[in-house]
Formats: sequence, C-alpha cells, structure tokens
Amino acid sequence: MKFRVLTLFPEMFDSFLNTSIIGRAISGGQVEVTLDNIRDYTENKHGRVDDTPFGGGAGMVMCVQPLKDALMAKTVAPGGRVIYLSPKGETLTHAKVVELAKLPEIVLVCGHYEGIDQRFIDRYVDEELSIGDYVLTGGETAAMVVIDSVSRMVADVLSNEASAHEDSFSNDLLEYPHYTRPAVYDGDAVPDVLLSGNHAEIDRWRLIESLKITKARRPELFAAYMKKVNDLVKDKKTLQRIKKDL
Ligand code: 4GO
Repeated sequence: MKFRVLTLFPEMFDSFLNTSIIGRAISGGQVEVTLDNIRDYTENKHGRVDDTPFGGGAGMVMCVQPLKDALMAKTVAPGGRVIYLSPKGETLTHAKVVELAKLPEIVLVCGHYEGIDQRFIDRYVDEELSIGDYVLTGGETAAMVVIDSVSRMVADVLSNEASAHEDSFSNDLLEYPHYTRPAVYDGDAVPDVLLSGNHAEIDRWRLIESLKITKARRPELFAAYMKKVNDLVKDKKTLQRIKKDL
C-alpha cells in the first residue's frame, strides 16, 4: 500500500512514521509513505501558497496552482485515489478503512487555513473524507489517522496476525476488557476466569463482557448485533439464555 501526502508541514509526520507498528510496516515494506511539500511547487516568487478569499471574509485559501503541480509531479497508481481531508467528507469508519486498505495508492491532500480552492477539489479530488464531526487546524492529523488505521489493517493481513480482525468494530461489538500482570495490583484482582486456563469459559466471559459494554455505551451497535444474531440463531431458547445473562 502506497500513501502520498501533499502537505505544507511534512515535519509533522516524522515521529509518527518512525514509531511502533507504523514504523515497522514501513521498514518492512508493507506500507510506503511519500511526503511532498506543497510549497516546493509554488510559482510565486515569495513562496506563497495561499491568498485572500474572493467575496471577502476571514482567513486565507490555498491556491490551486501549487496543489495541482504537487499532485501532477508523480502519477497516481491505476486504481489509486486522491482524498482531501475535510469536515465536509464522508465519515471514516471501520468499513471505510477496510475499503481503503484494498487500494494500491492513496494521495492525501492536507489543507490549512480556511481550506483549499474549490476548483482543485472539483477537478482532482476523488473523495472528501472526514475523521469526525469537528474542525482541525489542518488536514495533517486527519491524514495520520487514515494512514494509521489503514496501515495496521494492511500490515495485519500480510503478517497473518489476528488483532485487527478481532478488535472493536471488526466484529460489530466493542472489545472486552484486557488485563496483564500482576494478577493483583493494589488490592484489585484480575477476574478469576482469566487465570483458569479454561479457554471455552474465557471466550464466553469475553463475549458476555463485549455484549455488556456495547449495550451500555453503543445501544445502536448492540441492537444491530442482536438483530444479526436473531436472524442467525435458530435456537430461540439459547438466545433467551444469552439475553438473560446480560
Ligand atoms: C479535516 C480537516 C477537520 C477534518 C480539517 C476532519 N478539519 N474532521 N481542517 O477530518 C481545511 C482547512 C481542512 C483545515 C482542514
């Protein structure tokens, strides 16, 4: 999977790209990230990349020319996608991450100030994407969220690890609680079942805990999950028992 980031602040990505699982996915070759500084492409003799908005109003708008030339400096892989990070975009979800992880290349365009000239979006952007209903000072942190979530999916699949497939949202439920050593800390003990070595019991406990926390915190996810289970489980007695346990 290739990412190309068009940004005015490439240095924001340095520690992110060199740390932990993302750093490993990059050094292992499963993920490739190129950073292109939009300012390198400006034809303005003062190096300016933005200007005041037509129609007036506060702030500055990023000009089409440097954005377009930065994008066109390299070809996008066939089947690749140009994504602009913006609060107006479709919201990033687990399903969207799975979809994006299948692409050969993603170009992430990061805006700043009031945003970018609409003509760049209309002509060159395939898709606007938002990481949630709030406004950021720039698209860079949103781009890192996209790179992080998509890369761990790609790295996970290629290394045959189970974690990205078992975690919250991959199975439509929030995750059960996790514990590690020591078994008792400051008087707080880990649930007995986790020390029992009985894997069937542990799986059952984890499923029940997942269901309880999903029901409490995300009733709409819980309802969707139970509908799916209702359609799947023909044994209504078992179903009644599970529901009573919650
Ligand atoms: C993305 C970019 C929010 C998001 C952004 C988001 N704010 N919710 N701000 O994904 C235009 C100038 C976009 C700053 C950028």
